[in-house]
Amino acid sequence: MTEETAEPTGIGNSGIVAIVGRTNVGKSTLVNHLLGEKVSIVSDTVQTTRNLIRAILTEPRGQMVFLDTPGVHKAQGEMGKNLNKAARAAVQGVDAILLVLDRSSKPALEDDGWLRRLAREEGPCIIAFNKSDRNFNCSSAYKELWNEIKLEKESAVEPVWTSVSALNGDGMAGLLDILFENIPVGPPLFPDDILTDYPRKLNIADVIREKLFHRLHDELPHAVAVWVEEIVEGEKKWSVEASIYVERHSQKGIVIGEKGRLLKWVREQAEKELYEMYGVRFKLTLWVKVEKNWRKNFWILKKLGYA
Ligand SMILES: Nc1nc2c(ncn2[C@@H]2O[C@H](COP(=O)(O)OP(=O)(O)OP(=O)(O)O)[C@@H](O)[C@H]2O)c(=O)[nH]1
Ligand SMILES: [Mg+2]
Repeated sequence: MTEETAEPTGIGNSGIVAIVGRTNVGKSTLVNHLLGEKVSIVSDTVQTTRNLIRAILTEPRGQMVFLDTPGVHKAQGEMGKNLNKAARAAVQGVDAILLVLDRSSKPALEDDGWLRRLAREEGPCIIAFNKSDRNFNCSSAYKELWNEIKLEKESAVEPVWTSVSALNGDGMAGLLDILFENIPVGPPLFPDDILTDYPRKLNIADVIREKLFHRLHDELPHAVAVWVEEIVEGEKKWSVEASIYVERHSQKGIVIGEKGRLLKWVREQAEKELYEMYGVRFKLTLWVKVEKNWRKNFWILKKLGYA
């Protein structure tokens, strides 16, 4: 290396990595594991992540800005379509794309769609087979699909393939090495002590929504949204008022539960987790409100950041 091309000292690799893939493959679990902190909520419900979440990892070798995106899922109405659109748009202008596949389940239409998108990508592409802790392994089916797509599209893209378990951490250090190798040299984009720039109000709402999702089944989660109305930061305790939107009266009853038990559980679990996250006690007041067809209401979707 000549003197002219030598990199200035103190500057490592720095870049933005979009984490994309079908819903439920484990993108948010993977981001949380890479950061060692929970920045993005996780559940086994489809499209758990509803906003783009930036998670920032700063190490001596550089800084990586991960974009956790909503998982692509066959569109269910306005909200679902918006989330798919946001996820697809997130790959524009990033330094590298990390496509997450669930190795333990067969390729689905949404995986096919992402592999096709990767086939015309110009920047670095990394493909991580997640859930390697499970016995069922469909990785050869995904590779066959990729080879077909590559041939059909006459693509020159050569992704880096790797296997991980975001749940138990297997392969995650190797994945991080691959990612750092694939982002450019440059100064960090964020101060080194910031983990996310996701607004506190949205994060608190997400934590409440995650607890709700853990108790609600099937279709109901899609009909639920949480909006934090107010945060009062007291010295010893933060008081938060939040509204839980549902679409119908019958759903209100389900969310509250028999004798208010479900809502109480959600409040207590969320208060506990928020205490762990922020190091301060929380007092949550939750209101369940019926907002007919909120998923079709542009203004509500906009307020929630889903439009
Ligand atoms: N066994 C196993 N389960 C995992 C792993 N990673 C994630 N999961 C589980 O998969 C489910 C979905 O995880 P999420 O991280 O919410 O998935 P996501 O891709 O962010 O989903 P969306 O936000 O809906 O797109 C959760 O129940 C996780 O606990 C893994 O490596 N192994
Ligand atoms: Mg997610």
